[in-house]
Amino acid sequence: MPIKESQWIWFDGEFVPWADAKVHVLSHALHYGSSVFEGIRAYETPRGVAIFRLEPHVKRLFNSCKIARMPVPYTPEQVSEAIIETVRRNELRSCYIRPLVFRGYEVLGVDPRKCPVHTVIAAFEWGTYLGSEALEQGVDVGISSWRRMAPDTFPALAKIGGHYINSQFMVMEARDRGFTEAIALDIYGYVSEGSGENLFVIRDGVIYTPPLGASILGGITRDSVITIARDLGYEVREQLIPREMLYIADELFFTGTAAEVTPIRSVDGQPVGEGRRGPITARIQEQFFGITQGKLPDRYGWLHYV
Ligand code: PPE
Repeated sequence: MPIKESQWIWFDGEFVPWADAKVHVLSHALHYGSSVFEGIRAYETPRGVAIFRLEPHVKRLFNSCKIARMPVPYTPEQVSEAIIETVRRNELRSCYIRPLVFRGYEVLGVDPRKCPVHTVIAAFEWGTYLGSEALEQGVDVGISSWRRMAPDTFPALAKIGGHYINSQFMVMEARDRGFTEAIALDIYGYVSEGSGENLFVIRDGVIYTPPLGASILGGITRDSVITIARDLGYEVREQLIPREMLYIADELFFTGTAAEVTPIRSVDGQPVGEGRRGPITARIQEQFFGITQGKLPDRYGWLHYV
C-alpha cells in the first residue's frame, strides 16, 4: 500500500521534515530487528478528526517496550500528545499513525542495551489495507506453511519489529499462491492469526476467536469487535480453534487497525459460507465504521478528537 508523504515526522521530541527523518546504517534495529511499533488510525467524523482508541495503543506501545526491555525516554502522556500534534501539524484528516521506538547506533553486537532508544511518530494518508473492494467483497486467504512463533521463542504479545519477518514469509507465500493474505497456525497446530490481523470465526451464530495464548498479538480492533459483538447480543468465545473449523465456518473475518474489519470469502480455495460477506460480519462492520466515523454515538468513549 503506497504511502502518501506528509510534511512532518516527530523525531525524538522535534518535528523534522519528512525527507530528513533519517537514521545511521549501523542502527541496532536495522541489524537485529530491535524496534517496537504501533499502528493507529484517525478518522474524519462530522465533529472533526478523531483518533481511534489512542490510550490502549499508547499503553500497548509501552508494554511492548517493557517486554523488549527498551526504556522509552518519554511518558505515555508525552507520546499521546506528540501523536495528536503529529496529526494536527500535518493537517491530516483520515490517516494512519505509525509510532516507532527503536535501538539506534552506538555499539555493534546483539545485546541492545548500550544502544540509544529513539522514538519517532509518522502520520500519513493510507487507503484500504487489503485492497479497495476487500471490505465489501471479502478476501481469499490460504493457510500458511509457516507457523507463528512458539511461546518460548518470541513474545507474540509485544509488537516488536523483528517478529514481522515471520509475517513477511507468510504474506509473500500467500501472494505467490494467489491469495491476498495468510492465516498461520500456532506451534500446536491451532489457528493463530494473519500476518497483520486477528481472526474471527462464526458458526451457528456463535463468534469464536483464538485466545491470547495462541501466539497472537492482542489486537485493539479484536478487543473492539469483541465488545461490539457482545453488546449486539452475540456469544463470543475466546478458545482454541482447530484448522478444519475454518472450512465449515459460516463466516470469517480479519480485524486490525490497518485491515479494520475485513471479511474472508475463501480459505485454501474453499468458499466460506456463501462465498461472500456474511450477515453477522456486516452488522459488526456497520457498528465499527459507524463508531469510528462518528456516524453512531461514541458509546464506549473510543474517539479522541484532534
Ligand atoms: N496481529 C498482528 C500480527 C498485527 O500486526 C496486527 C496489527 C494485529 C494482529 C491487529 O492488531 P490491532 O491493530 O491492534 O487491531 N497490524 C498492524 C500493522 C500492519 C502493517 O502492515 O504494518 C496494523 O494493523 O496497524
